[in-house]
Amino acid sequence: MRNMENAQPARIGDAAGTLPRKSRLLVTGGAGFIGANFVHHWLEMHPGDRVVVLDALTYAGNLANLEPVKGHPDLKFVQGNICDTPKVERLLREEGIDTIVHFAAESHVDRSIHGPDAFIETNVHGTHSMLKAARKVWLEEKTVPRHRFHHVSTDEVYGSLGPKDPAFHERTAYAPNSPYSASKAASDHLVRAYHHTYGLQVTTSNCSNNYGPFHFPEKLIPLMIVNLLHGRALPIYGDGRNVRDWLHVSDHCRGIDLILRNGRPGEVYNIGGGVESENLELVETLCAVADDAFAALQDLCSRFSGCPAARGDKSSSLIQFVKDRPGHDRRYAIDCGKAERELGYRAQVSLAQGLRNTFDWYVQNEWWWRAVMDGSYQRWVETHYR
Ligand code: NAD
Ligand code: TDX
Repeated sequence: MRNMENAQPARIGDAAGTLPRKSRLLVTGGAGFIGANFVHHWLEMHPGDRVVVLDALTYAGNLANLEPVKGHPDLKFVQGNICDTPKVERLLREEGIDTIVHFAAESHVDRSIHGPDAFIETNVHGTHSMLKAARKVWLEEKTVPRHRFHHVSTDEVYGSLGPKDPAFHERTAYAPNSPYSASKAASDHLVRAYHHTYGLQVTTSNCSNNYGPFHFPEKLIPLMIVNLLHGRALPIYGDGRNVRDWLHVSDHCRGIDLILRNGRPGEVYNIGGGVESENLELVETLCAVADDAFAALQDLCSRFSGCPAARGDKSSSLIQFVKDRPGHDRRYAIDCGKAERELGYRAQVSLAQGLRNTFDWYVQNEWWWRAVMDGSYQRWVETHYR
């Protein structure tokens, strides 16, 4: 499932790849969806590099996401909050970190509408805390000869597109519409300012909607898969015509890897999947994937007998239109021309293949999603979809 580079990777920040040293990464939010996929990717692609994960283990963070690399000699997990600046400073010093890959955030738009405070705290103050620690340890104490702070952001900072508008590019003006995207926009500006003012060696990526393994089932694709397997309603906001650009998480991880190795400090790179889909069309495709899988595998019919496909009916009969998300952005689309030209980035997983693989992953990893759907998850679903 993962797409790997064939070329021998250069060391971070050294395009020529001539430095003998290994990199030492601090990955914040490494127990979340994308962060964990990135940790799997990095340990596989860069043997000998050290990876320290800093994660507060909020409802979205889960050590089970790191199960595939559990016990890896180059991996260390530290539970902690990115807002705890002294702790981050200690980690940078003690672990000799030269690279921060900053994923940690509150990431769910709907939750930001119900309660924005946590988003300001983690996404704005938390990112500033990381920047302050990096500045102190890397720029003032000069603990390492070269460093990189990579900030993971989102296409949502650019706002919403009309049906015929060109895709977002790196110079599209910011126009965030939700408390989530506003908090991410604020963090992007802080990262930029720390480069221009203090000379911190930063890069930022703004990517589109990710999907794939270990995706928390509050987001559209995993929620639909889990509901479908249970034979529960598939809630589509509004008219279902909102458009998202879908990026398989393995392509995103490859994109960040390319930026870390060959991206220019101070630059922003957009990373997308190059496939736009209306939500309704996407969910109908997922339903067709499920129908085919149930028709081919008798075992699925007994394990998930609540799914209409287990009785030979269409899973799409579960689709239900519900109240729209307030301020719901109509369309996102990403122009990744800059990453393609400068870094050789290109998404490799087609949406059709990615959805099939993701459906299969959820079927094969029932233990994982059952474990994360605890009491707090049930309360969220009851409050939000009441
Ligand atoms: P996620 O919600 O699955 O994971 C976030 C992780 O951060 C969790 O492990 C959580 O425990 C941790 N965390 C939260 N607050 C923390 C704190 N104060 N201190 C330390 N750790 C904390 O998120 P994700 O979907 O993996 O997204 C990762 C990053 O990518 C985020 O910055 C998000 O804005 C960005 N992004 C996500 C998508 C997407 O489609 N999921 C798209 C574009 C950008
Ligand atoms: O039940 C639902 N029904 C529905 O129609 C849910 C949860 C979502 N939707 C719609 C809203 C969006 O148009 O599906 C689309 C995708 O929704 P989410 O999965 O919540 O993603 P989105 O709001 O687009 O944001 C995601 O991509 C950008 C991530 O959660 C963000 O962290 C990232 O920055």
